[in-house]
Amino acid sequence: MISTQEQNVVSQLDYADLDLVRFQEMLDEHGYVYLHGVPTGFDHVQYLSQIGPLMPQYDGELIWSIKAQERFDDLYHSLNTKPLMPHTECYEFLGLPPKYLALWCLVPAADGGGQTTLSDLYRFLETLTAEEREKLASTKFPFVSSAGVQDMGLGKTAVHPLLEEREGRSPVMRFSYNCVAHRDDPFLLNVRERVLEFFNETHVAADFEPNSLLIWNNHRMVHSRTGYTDRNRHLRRIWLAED
Ligand SMILES: O=C(O)CCC(=O)C(=O)O
Ligand SMILES: [Fe+2]
Repeated sequence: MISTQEQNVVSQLDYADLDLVRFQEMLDEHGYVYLHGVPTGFDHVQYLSQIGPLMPQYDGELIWSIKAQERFDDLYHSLNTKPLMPHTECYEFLGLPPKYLALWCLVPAADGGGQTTLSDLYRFLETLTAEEREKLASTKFPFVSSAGVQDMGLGKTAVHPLLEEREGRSPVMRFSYNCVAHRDDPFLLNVRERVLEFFNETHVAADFEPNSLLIWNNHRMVHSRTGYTDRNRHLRRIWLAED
């Protein structure tokens, strides 16, 4: 099993050094922070609510539990043990996706799998020509919820460009390798494969320990998960809206 020290998680902080200003600076600089050495009893929700207001999850609750359920084994879903493909969260929401997504660990996978992986799409944008970037911002695609979320009766759909440029604010990236329509469109096909290649070359992998916390800017970072076998793996998730 890869230990946290051997990982390429550059932006990590030990709980002993936790300071809200530093935490936010690291989040702004790298797009994510991994906090380890977190004691039992730490109130993740209370701490994170200092970064932004909580946004309801698909089911209306503020906290979502990520634990594999056998009934989802054959669907594309975060609630099984299979790997996920790179995506941003809530690409299929009509409005603005949550600015931040935070996960914390109750029980890590004992098999070395179940790592959450992240890559910086703002850096991906730097690899595009001005024409490609303009096309990314002006070409819209229909996004749909994953098959698993649809199966729960909580599916949504929305049409967006992959890149939303904003006056005076950082851009919003929406991406899903799987859950976007017109996947045979040559432009989309090309972008999807280039994002995947970029992801494979640049991603960082967070290996959870009990109570550890991973937060990232969901307008900027694309995330995925490696597969695992240990069905005891249990994480919790919250979304924070842009202030
Ligand atoms: O299980 C994970 O590590 C992440 C699942 C996921 O994509 C999410 O919670 O948004
Ligand atoms: Fe996700």
